[in-house]
Amino acid sequence: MNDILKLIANCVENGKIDRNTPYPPGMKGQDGADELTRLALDSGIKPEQILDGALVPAMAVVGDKFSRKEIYVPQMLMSAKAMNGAMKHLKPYFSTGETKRKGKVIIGTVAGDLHDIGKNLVAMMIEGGGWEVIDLGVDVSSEKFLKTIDENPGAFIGLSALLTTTMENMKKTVAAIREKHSGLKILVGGAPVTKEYCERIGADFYSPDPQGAVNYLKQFAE
Ligand code: B1M
Repeated sequence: MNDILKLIANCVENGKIDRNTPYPPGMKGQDGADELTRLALDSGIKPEQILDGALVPAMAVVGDKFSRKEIYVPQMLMSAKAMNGAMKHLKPYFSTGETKRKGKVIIGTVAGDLHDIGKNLVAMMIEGGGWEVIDLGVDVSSEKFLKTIDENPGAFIGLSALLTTTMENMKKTVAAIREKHSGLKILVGGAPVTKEYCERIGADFYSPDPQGAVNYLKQFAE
């Protein structure tokens, strides 16, 4: 791995957001994910390389450490903040779609679930693919999805879930949408979600990554 990518990954793993944040004490005064990502982009490293070569693998390391009880929720949160510090520099590259929008996509993390890093990435990439994205955020109830669908008839729906417990809420949301709007296309994703689960709950498409969602939507572009 390129040196600067290693440094960025190290910041995300250790929750070093930017130069001014005193956490972690051992990295006080050093550049964080924020400054290093800017530097990497300015030195010509592609946004996709930063995402796939540093940020995503670093979050996987964080998840593994959490599973092994080597770190706890506060550290995981600092890592998420460091990732966001980097993501703010990548967003403009991923979300510069064509001016004319291809249609609308309503996206959100399902009820009970506060994870938004993956969902934000998917939203950015879909926006970059030329779609208008209505991002409802995290912990989104079925009612909120239904209300937004009423306000945006014909929109595509994207649901994200990161917890095995909230996959059940994904199922409930798909059922609630199907009951009122049988023809809408529903995309699902998130680490514990699979193609089989997508089929079982009656959603239309499962993608393990943002690009898969963008590619699926292409066939419906107006
Ligand atoms: Co949480 N967390 N977390 N967490 N967290 C996981 C998910 C976990 C796997 C960690 C672990 O145990 N190894 C575990 C879930 C276990 C399970 O259910 N099987 C877990 C747990 C247990 C919890 C808490 C319950 C911990 C606690 O409180 N005891 C708690 C739950 C809070 C809640 O939601 N109610 C919790 C809290 C948190 C933080 C708030 C601290 C923080 C989230 C901050 C934030 O998102 N703003 C956090 C984090 C950071 C993680 C890990 C470390 C990283 C998640 C992440 O951002 N990954 C995670 C471990 C891991 O995933 N390795 C973990 C990077 C991101 C780019 O990937 O989100 O998978 P991902 O998205 C991908 C794809 O899945 C896909 O595209 C994205 C880009 O490639 N994708 C879609 C996602 N949505 C899609 C939608 C699509 C298509 C593709 O179409 C619509």
